[in-house]
Amino acid sequence: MLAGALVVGSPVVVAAESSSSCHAHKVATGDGRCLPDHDRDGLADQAERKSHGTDPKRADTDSDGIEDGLEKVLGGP
Ligand SMILES: [Ca+2]
Ligand SMILES: [Ca+2]
Repeated sequence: MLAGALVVGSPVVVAAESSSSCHAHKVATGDGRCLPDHDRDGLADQAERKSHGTDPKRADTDSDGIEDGLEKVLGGP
């Protein structure tokens, strides 16, 4: 697999506000489901807790000015 390639089934979704069919505070997964995303950083709450180690109630867990969802896309911590 190429470095940086998206993993199929990953809950990480690049913010695409106009194309999301989910309600506010939810994020679309690759398989068409909508999962809760309370801080609206583009990462589902469940994924933040279990996979990313970020705070599902804070869009910018480490307070560096970059939202968690974007940091994951960029390959940050
Ligand atoms: Ca989130
Ligand atoms: Ca951050």
